[in-house]
Amino acid sequence: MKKKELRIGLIGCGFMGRTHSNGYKRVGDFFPDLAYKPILKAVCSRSEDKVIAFAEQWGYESYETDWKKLISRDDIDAVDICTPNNMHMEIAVAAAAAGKMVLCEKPLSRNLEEGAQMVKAVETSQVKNTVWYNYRRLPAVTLAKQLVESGKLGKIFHYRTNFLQDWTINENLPQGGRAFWRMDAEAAGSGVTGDLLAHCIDLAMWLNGGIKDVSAMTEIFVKQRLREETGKMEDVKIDDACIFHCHFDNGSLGLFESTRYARGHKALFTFEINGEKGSLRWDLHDLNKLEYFNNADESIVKGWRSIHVTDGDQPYMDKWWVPGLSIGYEHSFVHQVADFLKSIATGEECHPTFRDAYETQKVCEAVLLSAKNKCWADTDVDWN
Ligand code: SOE
Repeated sequence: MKKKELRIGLIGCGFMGRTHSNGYKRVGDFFPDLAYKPILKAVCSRSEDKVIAFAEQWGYESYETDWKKLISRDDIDAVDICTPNNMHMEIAVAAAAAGKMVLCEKPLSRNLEEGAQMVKAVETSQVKNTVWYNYRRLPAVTLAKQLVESGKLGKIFHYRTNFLQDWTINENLPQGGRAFWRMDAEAAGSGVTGDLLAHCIDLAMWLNGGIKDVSAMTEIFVKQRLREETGKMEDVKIDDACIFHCHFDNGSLGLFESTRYARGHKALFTFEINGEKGSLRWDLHDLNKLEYFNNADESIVKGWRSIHVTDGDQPYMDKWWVPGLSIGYEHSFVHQVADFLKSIATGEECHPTFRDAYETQKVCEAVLLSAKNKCWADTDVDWN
């Protein structure tokens, strides 16, 4: 069967530009049955040297240094946004208006107001859209979703999650700049809340449903940093750490923690769900493993069982190697590309859509509001 082409225009050549490009390149080899195949048509970055090198390394057919030009091209079907967060809204709105499909790196936006405009843009133009909350597509995490949905945990009481890093402990790191835009409120919108907790919130709502209200605290440990462009010290405005607890719509309680100041942790991402009949827990450090406790097990063998999610009848694993062999972080992006291509063929939505990611954005907004006002905040504020 001759495959249909999906011509990709990628904007942004950083870490995420690489993870997505790797996904586009590998998907055809491992998901041979897809009706569509991605074509790496063009990549865009303001720095010409950088974009030329990137295009050459990843096999893009052409390059642009102005994203508006990329969007205006007739030979691009889908625009993939891998820029810092402050560019997401403008690019997504323009791409949707030009009738392009839009894939956007997480978080959807810097704040709810921008997110609302993005949702409106893709829904008005009726263009296919998705947000790269990639961890949903790790096989062990997808299996957790299947187990929760099958009712194996029964009524859920607790959801516990954290995402811990330590890369900003150094007080000599600058305030913003190309490699450090995540530390600049103007570029990022927020600190760990949008960057890391957004992943925790996306998974939590996917696995356990909506979040009703939150009570949060944030901290900025290094109060001032040097802005290299001006040579001046400026107040740090992003949250270095954020902890919140919440009520889910299903009556369960949630506990969330994220920081870039947990010495020794580079990317510890975990969740645990406790239900009436059983519990699940997962840890990014051992990402193929899902731990499951089934209270119905015979008492003499009852205990946490460790499921090595590599078998052909477990999510995505029929596509890779043979049972027992692990896969990694980068495969979650390959899976997202595969699911996106599949959704074009079936006409179904590819979750998380912009609207799904907007729900995560609502929780982030409530978290930051709660921390600022030192009070509980409802998540039902709506700009849309
Ligand atoms: C931050 O260090 C970061 O790269 C996030 O931006 C990603 O979303 C996360 O997956 C890994 O950590």
